[in-house]
Amino acid sequence: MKTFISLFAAGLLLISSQLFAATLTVGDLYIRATPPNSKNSAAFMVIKNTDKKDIKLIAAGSDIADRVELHEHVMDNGLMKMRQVKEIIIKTKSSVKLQPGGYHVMFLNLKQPLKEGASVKLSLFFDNGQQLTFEAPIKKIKMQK
Ligand SMILES: [Cu+2]
Repeated sequence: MKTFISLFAAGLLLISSQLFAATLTVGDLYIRATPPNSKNSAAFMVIKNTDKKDIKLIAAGSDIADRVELHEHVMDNGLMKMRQVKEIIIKTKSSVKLQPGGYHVMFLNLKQPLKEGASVKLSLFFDNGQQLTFEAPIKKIKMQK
């Protein structure tokens, strides 16, 4: 009986992973190259949701830094500041842009400098159970003011 149940659960898992196979796509993914002595960086991308319901990005992971967080930029007393958010909502049939000055995946306390032309592994975790892993290219960008 136990075997039957676990086989059944495995079958369900297989079905559900096929169901959300193509609902999320990520494009224009890159990570900011770091100048010497910089301990922080960020990843930017466009996440598109073609599912019939909203999907939330709830976490990101990578080996390159001690901490990987989801951040946004906000105006605080006329100053641009960034703060951690617990999720980034990608509404149904739309896309969200993670870009300099807005949402981004933040890398805190990098273990080594990020050199332009290299790439690093980045995983994204969503509230529907989906996990996407990429080789994200490292690029130089100018910070926007
Ligand atoms: Cu940040």
